[in-house]
Amino acid sequence: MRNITKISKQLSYWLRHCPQDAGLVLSETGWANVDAVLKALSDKGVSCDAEKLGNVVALNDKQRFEFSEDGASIRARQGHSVKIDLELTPVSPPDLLFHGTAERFLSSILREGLKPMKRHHVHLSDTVETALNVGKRHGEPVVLLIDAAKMSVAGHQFYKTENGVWLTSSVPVACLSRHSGKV
Ligand code: HQG
Repeated sequence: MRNITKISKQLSYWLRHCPQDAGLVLSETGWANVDAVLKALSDKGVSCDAEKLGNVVALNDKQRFEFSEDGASIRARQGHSVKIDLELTPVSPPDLLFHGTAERFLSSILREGLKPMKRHHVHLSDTVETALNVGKRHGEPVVLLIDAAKMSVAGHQFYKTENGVWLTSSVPVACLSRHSGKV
C-alpha cells in the first residue's frame, strides 16, 4: 500500500505540475501516454506495471486520476498548475458550497476573496466535512460558506469534476462568510 501512495504522489506531481521532470508530454487536455508513465516510473527505480497502475487509479482515495477509454492514456482529474484544458462543462451549483482554508489566510481572503493561487481554479466542496479536511492540510482549519446561488446569478461559472470537486475561477468577498465548521 505504501508503494501505491508513493506512486500516486509521484503521478500527481508529474500529471499536474511538472511533466517535464519525467520527460512526459501532456496533450492539450492533460493526457499522458501510459507506457511513457510506466517507463518514467521504472527510470526512477519505482516498480510498477500496468496492473499496479490500474490499482493506483482505482484505489486512489480521492479518485484523482483517470484512464482514457482505450486505456492508453492517463490524466489527473483536477488540481493542475500546468496549463491544460480539462474540457469541463459548466453546471449549475447547489445554493451553498464550502471552502476549507487555514486561519492564517483568512484576513487576506476577506480582503481579496478566494483566488486560485497556483491552481487553475478555486476548489469547493458540497460538504463541511470535506472542507474541514482540505483546510487541515494548511494549518488550523477554517470553513467558509460560499453563496454559490448569488455567484451564479452574477454570472460566475461552476464545474464539477468526476470525483465530486466543485471548481470556479474566483469567489468575491461578497459571496463568502465564515462558517462555524460544525458538520
Ligand atoms: C488559499 C487537495 C490568501 C486557499 C484538496 C487555500 C483540494 C488564499 C490555499 C485541492 C486566497 C491554496 C485544493 C487569498 C485562496 N489570500 N490565501 N486571496 N485565496 N487562498 O492547495 O483548496 O489532495 O492550492 O484557501 O482536497 O487547499 O491535491 O488549494 O488554502 O481539493 O487531490 O490558498 O487539493 O486535493 O491551496 O486544495 P491549494 P486547496 P489533492
